[in-house]
Amino acid sequence: MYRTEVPLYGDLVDIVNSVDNTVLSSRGLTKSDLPPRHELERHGAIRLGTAQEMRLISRLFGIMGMYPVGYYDLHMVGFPLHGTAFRPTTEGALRKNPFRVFTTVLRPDLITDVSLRRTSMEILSKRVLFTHRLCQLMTQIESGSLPKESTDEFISESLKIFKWHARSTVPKETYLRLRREHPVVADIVCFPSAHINHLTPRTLDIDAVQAEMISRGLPAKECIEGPPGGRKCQILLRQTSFKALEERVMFVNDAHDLEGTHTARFGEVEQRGAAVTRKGRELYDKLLASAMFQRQGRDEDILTETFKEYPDDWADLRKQGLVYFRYKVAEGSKPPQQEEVQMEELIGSGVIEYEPITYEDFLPLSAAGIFTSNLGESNGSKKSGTLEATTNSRKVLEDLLGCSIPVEMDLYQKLQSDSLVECEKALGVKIS
Ligand code: OOG
Ligand code: NI
Repeated sequence: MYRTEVPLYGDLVDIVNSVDNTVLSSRGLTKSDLPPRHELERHGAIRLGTAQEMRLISRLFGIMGMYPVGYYDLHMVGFPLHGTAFRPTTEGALRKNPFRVFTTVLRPDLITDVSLRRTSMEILSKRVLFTHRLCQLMTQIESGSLPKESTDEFISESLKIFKWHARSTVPKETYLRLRREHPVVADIVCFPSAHINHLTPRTLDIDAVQAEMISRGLPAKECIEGPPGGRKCQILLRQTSFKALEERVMFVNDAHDLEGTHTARFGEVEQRGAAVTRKGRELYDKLLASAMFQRQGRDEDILTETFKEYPDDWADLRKQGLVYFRYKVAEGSKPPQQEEVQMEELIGSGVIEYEPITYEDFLPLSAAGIFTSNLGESNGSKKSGTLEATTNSRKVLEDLLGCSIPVEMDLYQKLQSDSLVECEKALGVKIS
């Protein structure tokens, strides 16, 4: 559906495939060397308007095995939104369904103009994102009784939520007033669906994709978000995008509809690296803030220079507790004789091997960069300093979802400790 709606998305996927093929052949590898999920992997993003829409989407994604992970306070970076990422949470589930949706919801309390706030809520209260039929089907599925022949209908009813409509539900004048308040408010409030605003494939080499986008004349964003390029050990997430399309939209009007344009949908691509620990994240945030401060923005040279302080060797990253790893017993290795063995000893003697755990989540500052490059400069209060989310707004979103939102690091921590328990079992020793 999205490829039909945004043909440039198809071009981007083609670029990613050709870049990835080149990377593979340069390493003497083939597609079969990649994890099977690599080519399927996507993340999408939607922006919702009300608490009720957020609750319903949480149920819908839950049915598909996707649960909220991580809290993203976009207010900290100038947008009247907060959100979470719905995604599968276990390795097995991610293997089957490597898909996630960055989902934000409007915070009306952050719309400064009181009358616009009221207008927004009024418009949104009339919107029906979830058809009556879809709600019936969801209730049936949750009680475990969806007949097989209804699954297609479930999918087609669900797709209606995400589809693009080129006809706004409001008069042009209302749209323009909301856009002046904040472009993202207009994007959320003025349309009948929660249109997917981008769908992001994963690549092996984002610098090559960026170069190829530019050489094909795609309107690429100026810089890649995330850690600098040129590192041996990829960490977290690097992302770039092409700018939003200026799309023709019709606005309702008494006599006859009025024409206008709207920019919201864009293309994004990402390269994923290792999940970092809290300590690793603090170092990342600190270095990024320092590089941005020196340059009042992003500059690749300053970024690269600043990030020299971030170790670029897996052994160092592990010893310093900066990255999460999955441990496993090396093939053919013999269990040690003692009952308790030190981890370092087992690694030193090659009994235990380790590999970095992939980061499956997002970065609020990168998200802000992506938002800004597509919606125009944020006009909210841009706060500098750390991006620690305020506990209060997190609690607001959790109450709204009716569940607590796990902190992404806790999930990686668990993967790491589970892998250690597996090693202990396999070797029949206690690892200290
Ligand atoms: C979401 C932007 C955030 C990412 O990859 O960080 C995002 C949006 O534009 O609604 O998708
Ligand atoms: Ni994205």
